[in-house]
Amino acid sequence: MQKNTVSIDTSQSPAKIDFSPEFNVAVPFIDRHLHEGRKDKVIIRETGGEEVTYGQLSERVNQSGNALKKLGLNSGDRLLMMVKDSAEFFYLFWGAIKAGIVPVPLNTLLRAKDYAFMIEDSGCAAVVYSTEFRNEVEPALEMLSVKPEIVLLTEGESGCFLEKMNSADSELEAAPASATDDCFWLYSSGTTGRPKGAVHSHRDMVISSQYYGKDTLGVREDDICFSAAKLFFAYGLGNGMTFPLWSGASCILFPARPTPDTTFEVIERFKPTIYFGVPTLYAAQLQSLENSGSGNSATPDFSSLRVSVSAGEALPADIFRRWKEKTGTVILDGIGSTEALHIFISNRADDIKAGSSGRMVLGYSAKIIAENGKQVPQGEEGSLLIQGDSTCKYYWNNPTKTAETIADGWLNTGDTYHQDEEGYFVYGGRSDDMMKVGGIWCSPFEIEAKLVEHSKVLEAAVVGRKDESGLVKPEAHVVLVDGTEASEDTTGELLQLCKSGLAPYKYPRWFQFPEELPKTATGKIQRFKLRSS
Ligand code: 3UK
Repeated sequence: MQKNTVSIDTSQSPAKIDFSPEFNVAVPFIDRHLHEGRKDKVIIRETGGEEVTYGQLSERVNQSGNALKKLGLNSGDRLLMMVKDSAEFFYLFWGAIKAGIVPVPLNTLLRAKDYAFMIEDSGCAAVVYSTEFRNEVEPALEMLSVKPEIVLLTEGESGCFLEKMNSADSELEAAPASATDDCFWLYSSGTTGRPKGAVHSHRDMVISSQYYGKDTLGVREDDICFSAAKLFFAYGLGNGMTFPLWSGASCILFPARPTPDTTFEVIERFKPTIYFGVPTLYAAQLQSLENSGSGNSATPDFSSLRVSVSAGEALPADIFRRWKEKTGTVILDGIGSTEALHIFISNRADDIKAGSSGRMVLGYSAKIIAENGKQVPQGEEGSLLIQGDSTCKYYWNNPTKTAETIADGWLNTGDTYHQDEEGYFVYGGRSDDMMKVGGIWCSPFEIEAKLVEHSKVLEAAVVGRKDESGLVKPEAHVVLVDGTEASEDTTGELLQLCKSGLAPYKYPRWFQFPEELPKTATGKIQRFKLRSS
C-alpha cells in the first residue's frame, strides 16, 4: 500500500478500513482531493465572504506547516489554538498535523484562568489566538511563571501567523506517522472543573467521518454543511470540517455567536443542505419561528436543508416534532463525546425514534452494565460503555482519570442509558453531577466555588433544573450567612459575580435561598434531593 493512504471496503458492513503502515492523516484529508479532481471546488465559504478552494487549502496547509516548523516547533510539540471558526482554523490545525505537530483547539468561550490551566497542563510550545479572544488569553499568559516559547495572533497585526504563512514555502512533505500515533487533542471538562486533554490518533477522524459522517448520516460530495456548534467542539470539528473534507463536500464557517436570527440568516444566504445544531438552540429557534408566525416577519426559507442533526444533550421529542412541522426536516439526534470524537449512537433518516438517541453507529459497539459490571437485561438502566476505533488513547497527564474512563478497550461514557423494547438507546442522565447546558459541560462544583467567594454566602449547591423546553440549566441553592436577606439585590450581586468569573453559559438561571442544604452523615451535599425534575 502506498504511504499515507487508507482503503475502505464498503462491500462489508461495517465498512472495512485499512491504513497504510506509514499514515499521516493530513494527506487523505487535504491532498487527496487534488488527485480526485477537486482542485477548483470551493471547500470553505466564510460568512464574511471569503472562499477557499481545495487547491488553495492544500497550499495554505503546506505554508502553515512550514511556518510552524520555522517558528521552531518540533514533532510532538503541542500548539494550543484559541481560534474562531475561519479558514485559518483549518490552516493551523492541518498544517500542524502535516508537520507532525499536535494541534489542540480550545473552547473560545472560556476565561483566563481556564486557559492558564490548559497552557500549563499541556506543556505546549505555542499558543495561537484570534484577536477576538485576547482579553482572556493575554491575562492567562500573564498568570504563568513559565510562558510558552511562541505566542502569536492568528491575524490582524504585524508578526501574526498569517503573515508568517504568506512568506512560507507551499510544498511540504508529510511528517512520518502511523494510524495510532498521537495526532491532536481536545480538552473535555471534568467534574472538578479541571479539563482533561483527550489524546486522539491519526486514524480517529477517518473512523468517525466514515462510520458516522458517510455511512450513517450520508454526507456526500454535493453537501453544504453548516454547524452552529463551533469547530473547537468535537461535535463541530466533525460537522464543519472533517465530514465535508472526507466526503469532498463544502462547509460554511460562521465565526459569531449562533442565535435564531443569525443562524436563519446564514441558512437563507448560504443554503446549507445539512444543519447541525444543539437542543438549546433548536428550542430558541422554534420559539422565534413560532412567535413570528403571528407577527410580520416571514418564515425563513429552509428549502435547501435535507436533514438536521442534534447532539450535545438529549433532544426532547417535542422539539423534534415542532422542528419538522416548521422546517419540513427531521432532526437526527445522536450521542457523541469528546473521548469518542463524534457520534456513536444515532437516529438515521430511515430509522428515527424521537426522544431516543437511536441505534448503534455501525463500526461501534456498546454495552450497558450494572454496578456489578454485568450487562443489564434489555429495558433496564445501567452505565453505557462503548468501543470503537476513534476513541482517545488516554488523557494527557492524568493516569487516574484514564484508568477510570478507559479499561479493557471500553470507554465509560459516564451516562446512564437503557435500550427499549425495540432496541433504541434511551438517555437516562449522567452518572456524575455534571450538567450539559446548551450542549456544553458545566460543573456544579465550579459554579459553587464561584458563589462561595461572595461574603454573604455560607455555602452553595448547584443542580440542573429543566426549563420550559425540557432542557437543563443550572439552579443555585444558596445558604446565606446569618443576617443576610434573600433579596433581589443579593440575587443580583451573586449573578454579577458568576457572570464576571465564569464562562457565559455557566451562570445560574434560578436562585433558591434555603436555611440549610441536605447532607449525608459524612457531610456530603445530597444534590439529588435538590433536583426538582
Ligand atoms: C452528553 C448527550 C444525550 C452525554 C459530542 C457529538 O457532546 C459531545 O461531547 P462532549 O464531550 O459530551 C459528551 C456527553 O454529552 N450527550 C451528548 N450528546 C447527547 N446526551 N443525548 C445526546 N444526543 O452525557 C455524553 O457523554 O461535550 C456530541 C459529537 C461529538 C461530541 N463530542
